[in-house]
Amino acid sequence: KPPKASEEKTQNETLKLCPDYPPKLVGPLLVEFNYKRTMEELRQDLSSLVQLGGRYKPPECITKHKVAIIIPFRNRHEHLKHWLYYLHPILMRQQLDYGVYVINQDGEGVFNRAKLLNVGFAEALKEYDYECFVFSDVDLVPMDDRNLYRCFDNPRHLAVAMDKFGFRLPYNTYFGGVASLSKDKFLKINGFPNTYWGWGGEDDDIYSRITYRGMSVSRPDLVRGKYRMIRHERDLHNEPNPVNPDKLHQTQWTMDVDGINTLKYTVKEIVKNTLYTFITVDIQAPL
Ligand code: BGN
Repeated sequence: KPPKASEEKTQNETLKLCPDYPPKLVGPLLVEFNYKRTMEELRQDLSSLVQLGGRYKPPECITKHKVAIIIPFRNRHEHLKHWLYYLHPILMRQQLDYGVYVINQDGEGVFNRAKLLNVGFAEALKEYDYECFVFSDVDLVPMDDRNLYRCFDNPRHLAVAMDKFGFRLPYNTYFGGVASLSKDKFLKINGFPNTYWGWGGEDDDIYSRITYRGMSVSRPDLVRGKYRMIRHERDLHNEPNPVNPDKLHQTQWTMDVDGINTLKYTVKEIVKNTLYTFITVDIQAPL
């Protein structure tokens, strides 16, 4: 039976701050992608817990972690289902006040991951007072829920031990896959570059921006930082771009004139799905 109004009120008044370290984490997780999931089953399991558009707030306590999860996207609905299936329960156990934003590049032009991430930052802020941003590829699922999807004093690289790299970093300055930055730190580096079209280099540019602004990168250890990547064919219209590696020598000078302060795009459509907000954007991609 529903609680009386008076009881409900006492409950609200006694809601305490969430503990700094989430108490319900379980540690290592079994992650596999063989099963073909349907959105319908996902909704059955999760829709009573998640608010429309993939929003959530822990009902048991008040959290200070307001986190927007930003996922750059095109034609990867199979991956997105796996991501939603695994990540929603993890993010809930981590007691985050979060929203999931899938930024879908409109059209068949060359893909631009970092520009889509900038768009996600801008669009999420229009909706809520997020203080932390987790930028995640759609095909990466953490294998340990102690890998916290929140912000730390320094920009944080989360995907440190991916299966495809033998569960370690491919190189020391690797910043790809999944990373978190507070709103302040993101603005301090003028966001991400908008000019890396096609595959490769944009994550290295972001790493350089961070060091040029005198910050260092924090990371989980190689146990908590394990990830499974969903195997896939190389995408169309996302070839390695031979001009990208050269651009990396210029970051120090270009970062002030290429970033969140020069971001231009057109929102085509915003759809509030049960488990995520789907934002289709025209980012003026070359064909
Ligand atoms: C690097 C890419 C990264 C990518 C990693 C892992 C470049 C720039 C020229 C060195 N960097 O080589 O973007 O995340 O591999 O695949 O291509």
